[in-house]
Amino acid sequence: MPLRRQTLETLYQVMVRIRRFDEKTVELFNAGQVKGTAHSYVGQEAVATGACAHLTKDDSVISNHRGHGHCIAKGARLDFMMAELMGREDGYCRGLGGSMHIAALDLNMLGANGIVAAGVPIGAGAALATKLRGTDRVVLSFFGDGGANQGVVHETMNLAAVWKLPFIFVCENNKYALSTDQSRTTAGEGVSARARAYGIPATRVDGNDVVAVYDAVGEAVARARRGEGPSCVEAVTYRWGGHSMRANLPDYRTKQEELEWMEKDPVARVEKRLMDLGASDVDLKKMRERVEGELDAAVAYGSESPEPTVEIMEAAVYSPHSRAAEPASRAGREQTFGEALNAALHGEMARDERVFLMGEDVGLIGGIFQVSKGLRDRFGEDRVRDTPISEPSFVGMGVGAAVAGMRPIVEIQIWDFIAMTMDQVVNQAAKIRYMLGGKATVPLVIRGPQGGGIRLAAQHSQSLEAWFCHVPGLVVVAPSTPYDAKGLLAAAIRDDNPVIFLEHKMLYPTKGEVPEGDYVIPLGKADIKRAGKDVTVVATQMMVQRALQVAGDLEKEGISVEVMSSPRWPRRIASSSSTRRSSAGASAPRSRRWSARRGSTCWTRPSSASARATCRCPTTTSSSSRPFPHATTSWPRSAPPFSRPLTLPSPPMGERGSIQKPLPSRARRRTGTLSPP
Ligand SMILES: Cc1ncc(C[n+]2csc(CCOP(=O)(O)OP(=O)(O)O)c2C)c(N)n1
Ligand SMILES: [Mg+2]
Repeated sequence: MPLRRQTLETLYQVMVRIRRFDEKTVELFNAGQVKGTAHSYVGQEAVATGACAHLTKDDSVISNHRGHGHCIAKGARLDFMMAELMGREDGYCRGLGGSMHIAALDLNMLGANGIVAAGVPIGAGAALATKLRGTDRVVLSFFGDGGANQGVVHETMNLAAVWKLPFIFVCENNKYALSTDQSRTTAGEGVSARARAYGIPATRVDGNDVVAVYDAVGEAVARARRGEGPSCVEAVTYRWGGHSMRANLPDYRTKQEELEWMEKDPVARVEKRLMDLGASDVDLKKMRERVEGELDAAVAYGSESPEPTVEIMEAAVYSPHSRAAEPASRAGREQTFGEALNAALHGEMARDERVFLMGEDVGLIGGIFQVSKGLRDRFGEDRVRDTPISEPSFVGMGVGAAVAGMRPIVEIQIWDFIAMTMDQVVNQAAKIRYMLGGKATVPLVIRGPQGGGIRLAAQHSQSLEAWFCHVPGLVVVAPSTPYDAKGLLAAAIRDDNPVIFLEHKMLYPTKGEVPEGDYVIPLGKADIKRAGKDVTVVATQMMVQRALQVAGDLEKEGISVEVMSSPRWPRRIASSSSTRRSSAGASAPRSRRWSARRGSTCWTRPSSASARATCRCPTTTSSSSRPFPHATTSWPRSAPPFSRPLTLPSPPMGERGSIQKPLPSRARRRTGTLSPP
């Protein structure tokens, strides 16, 4: 059915807003007022406009780097947008996201993205959230022809189809990924044919015709609302400008091609249609003038807004941990570490309907280490989801579901596989809150078994904590006892930050007392596992057991060792320590362990001619809540010698001991992390 004049006028108005906004953005960028870079949407206005016309405020949009048009079509205010592009505090993301990460969470515009196609699984996660809540809301994801070649797009198509998610893939095929013509990178018939291969209804339309886009996406949205699953619309269009405003690239398109596409101007086509329906020049002019007024006000608003402060930036990195108290008594039933984790999952899923679990084999068989045993029977398949082997997409879906208000737990079957997902963990989960100006929370737990000891070789045995300890925005938790496992997992699930929760494989069968019922252990607090006065050993996971064993042996030699476990990575270890000497124990590779990489917190020096070593972490004096306090801590240059050397225990089960041997001086220089006093 042809569109009524009123509807077309509304679409026209949106298209003019997009066009003029981006024309103005070019001017402001050239004048140095728009920060970073920006990717102009001029030429593609019909796609965002026709697609978003079917969405209500409660439906969500996820975007890519070329996101201004998507944001405007979702109803965003131009003044907040302009302030954001100018890097100002009154911008949608308080100036911390800029053009490439612009979001309007109040409108469920979940954000643009600087990583090509990364938004696609995140959007699908938001769609999963709407499905789990049982609403008829839908999520629409924009991505480019270049993005269509990313693996996560394929993975997400598969999973969205398997799970029948209310999700619409909108591929804006503007023929180029940066400088590269699609014909040189894309096999087969393109993205719509690929979607059909996954059983997803797909269509290719003229993306410069707003009515064609409107009709195609309208069908897709209706289908998603009916609960019939995802659809794909490929809109063929063309960007008029260069790839980005900052990129000053040599020509890669012919002038003739550019002119041919400008002849197909999507805005002019709507004007013609409106005139055919009786609109006059004056009517159109009035609509355009309204946009000009809005734009002038937006530029003034952005220019007057202050730059964000350091306090705004710091507060945007982490959500505050909620206050929690440990149980008065640690007494309880004897349970294994694995059973304690399982109890925490049961408890939290019963307590909060937003909590759900997904991962490979977590449902039917309860996970390969049985940590999720019994959950599917108790909470159903919707909340305990077996996934395909596609870690990047289901971790990304965890991110999206968390941003959309759920509290997902994602299991990585063996922690080494986390390497598959690093973009979603490091660039997405960890950064979203910051880049959205501290307005978003990402209450996501990514957990799984790590560590060696059972000869699973180098792809199934790594201790990778140090990777994540160096990423602002992530919380890293690594329990060492069943008591800690239950309380810390509950705390991680209730936390509003993305939490990396590491379970050492060797600990699963270890036993200890675990209190009945739900309890939490506050994150960020170290725990004294054994009192001592001569030296403190700080350890995590398996190494706590080892340290306790060694402390027992040293007691017989008259050395009193305090053993401290650091359930969350040690920001303020020393303030909890009662001795002034400490050693750190971790089972990660020497040059990559958190203890050696915390900004030169450790050094080694030989204390005798034998294979003995001491390792000392000077006391952290900072109790600041700055995100990276160690970066500003200064260490004493001279330290009193230890009265007695510590003897290295022989490392059992192929693991390294907790106390470092001195490195040969060349190696020491090479790592750059262990400096002699
Ligand atoms: C993972 C990743 N690879 C490369 C880039 C650099 N880059 C940014 S946009 C872009 C082209 C994307 O093309 P397409 O998806 O078609 O979107 P378009 O720019 O055409 O709108 C490239 C290569 C990036 N940001 N992220
Ligand atoms: Mg493209």
